[in-house]
Amino acid sequence: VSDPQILLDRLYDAVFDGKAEAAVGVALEALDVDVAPTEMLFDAMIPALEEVGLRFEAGEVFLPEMLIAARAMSAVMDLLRPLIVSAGVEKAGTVLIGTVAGDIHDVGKKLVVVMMEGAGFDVIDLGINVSADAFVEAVREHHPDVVAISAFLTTTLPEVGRTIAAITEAGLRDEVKILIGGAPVNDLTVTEAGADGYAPDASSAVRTAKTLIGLPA
Ligand code: B12
Repeated sequence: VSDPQILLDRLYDAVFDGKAEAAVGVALEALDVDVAPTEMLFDAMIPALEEVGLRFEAGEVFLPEMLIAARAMSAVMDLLRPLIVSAGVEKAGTVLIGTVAGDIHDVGKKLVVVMMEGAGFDVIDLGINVSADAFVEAVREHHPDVVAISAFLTTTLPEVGRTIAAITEAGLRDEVKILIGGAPVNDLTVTEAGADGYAPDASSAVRTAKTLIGLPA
C-alpha cells in the first residue's frame, strides 16, 4: 500500500515496537512515494517515542523497550539524515553540541544536529555524557559561534548551569552564545543557568540559534 498516511502509521508502529529493520523498510517505501523525511520525523517517529515515554511512566513498558525504540528511530535517522542535510545551503556558523554529564539520551540531540546541518551550520557533536571540562576544552579548540547544551533528565538539569559556569570561569563566555534544550529545560532554566536561549524542539532550535548570532531566522 502506498497511501502516505498508512505508511506513516506503519512507521509509527515499527518505531514504537523497536523494529529497526522494519522501520527502515517502511521509510524507504515512504520515500518512494515522496513522503518528506521531516514528515516522517515529526508525524510518526517522534510521536512514537513520546508514546513509549508515556507508557514507561505508566509502568507499561520498560527500559529495554525504550532503548530499542530509540535504536529503531536512530536507524531511520541514519537513512534520512543525508536527505535532510541538503547540499549547497549557505554557511550559517559553527555549533558545538553535547548532552551533559550523567545523561545518555541523544535521539533529540541528534535531531537538533540534523536540522542545524540542514540549515547550513557546521556541527561538532561531542556526544553524550559530556563533562563541563570537555565542553570548555572543545570551546577553546573549535571557537564555535553557538554552544548547544542538552539535558533530558531532571537529575541532570543542574549540569547545564554547571557547564555554563565552567565556560564562564574559563573566560570563554563572551565568545559564544549558549542555547539549551531537552525535555526538562524551559525559559526559567535559561535565566537560572545563565544561558542565552532555549528552544523546545529541533526546528525552533535552528531559528533561535540564528537569531542569537544575528542572522535572519
Ligand atoms: C529513549 C529514552 C531513553 C533511552 C535513551 C536512548 C538514546 N540513545 O537516547 C534509554 C533507554 C537509554 C533511557 C534511559 C533512561 N531514561 Co529515558 N527516555 C527515553 C524517551 C522514551 C524518549 C527520549 C527521546 O528520544 N525523545 C524524542 C526526542 C525527539 O525528544 P527530546 O529528547 O525531547 O528532544 C527534542 C527537544 O527536547 C529538543 N532538544 C533536544 N536537545 C536539544 C538541545 C538544544 C540546544 C535545543 C535548543 C533543543 C533540544 O529538540 C528535540 C527534537 O524536537 C523519554 C520519554 C520522552 N517522551 O521524552 C524517556 C525519559 C527522558 N527517560 C527518563 C528516565 C527516567 C530514564 C532513566 C533514568 C531510566 C532509568 N530508571 O534508568 C534512564 C537514564 C539514563 C541516563 N543516565 O541518561 C524520563 C525522564 C524523567 C525526568 N523528568 O527526569 C523520561 C521523560 C521517561 C519518563 N516519562 O519517565 N531513556
